[in-house]
Amino acid sequence: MMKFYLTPGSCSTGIHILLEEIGLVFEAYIVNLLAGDQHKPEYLAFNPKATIPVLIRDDGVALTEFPAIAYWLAKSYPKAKLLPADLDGETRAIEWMHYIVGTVHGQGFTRIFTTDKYSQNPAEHAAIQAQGREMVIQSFEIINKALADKKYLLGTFSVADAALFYVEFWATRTEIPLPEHCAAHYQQMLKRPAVLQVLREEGYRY
Ligand SMILES: N[C@@H](CCC(=O)N[C@@H](CS)C(=O)NCC(=O)O)C(=O)O
Repeated sequence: MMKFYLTPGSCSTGIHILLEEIGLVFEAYIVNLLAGDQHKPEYLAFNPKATIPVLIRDDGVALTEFPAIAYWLAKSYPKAKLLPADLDGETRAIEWMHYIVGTVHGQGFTRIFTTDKYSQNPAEHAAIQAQGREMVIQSFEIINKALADKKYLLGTFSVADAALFYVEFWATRTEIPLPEHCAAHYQQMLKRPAVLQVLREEGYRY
C-alpha cells in the first residue's frame, strides 16, 4: 500500500485532496514539523530534503515535490481527470502548480511562516513578513484575473486547483484577504466532498 507523509494544514493538504479525489487507499503518516520529525534519520533516509509531502509508492519509490507527486498521480490514475487531456492544458496545469508552489508558497508564505530562515535578527522579522505578505497579495491578484471567467484555474477541476486551495487556506488563516474570484474558487473547492473529507481528517471543522 502507498504511504503518504503529511502535516495537517500544510502544503501536503493539496496532495491529500488529490489522493481522496482519486479514491486511493493509502497509509497516512503524520510528520510533526515543529517537533522536527522531518530531520530524523529514518525520515531523511527516504527524503533527504526534509520536507513534506512525500508519497512512497507501492514499489517503494519515494516521490517528493508537490508538482511531481501531483503529475504522477494524475497520469497514473487518468479516470480521475486531474489533468486536461491535451498538451497545452497539461502544460498550463504544470505552469500554475510551479507558480503557486514556487512563488506564492516558496517565496511569499515562507517569509511569513519561517521568517527566521531569512534572518536571525528578530529586528528584521516584521519587515520580512510584510514583504512576504505583499508578495502573496500580488500573486493572488494575478491568479484572480485568471479566475475571472471560470470556476477552476483550467475551467474544470485539476491538480492546479489543489495547489491553489492550500495557499488560499493559508490566506484565510493569516488574515490575507482573498480577492473576489479567489474567494469564489475557495468556496467552490469547499463544496467538493474530497476537500471536506480531507479537512475533517486533518482536524478542521468544516
Ligand atoms: N518544493 C517543495 C516544498 C515543500 C515544503 O516546503 N514543505 C514544507 C511544509 S508546507 C516543509 O516540509 N517544510 C519543512 C520545514 O519547515 O522544516 C514541494 O513542492 O513539495
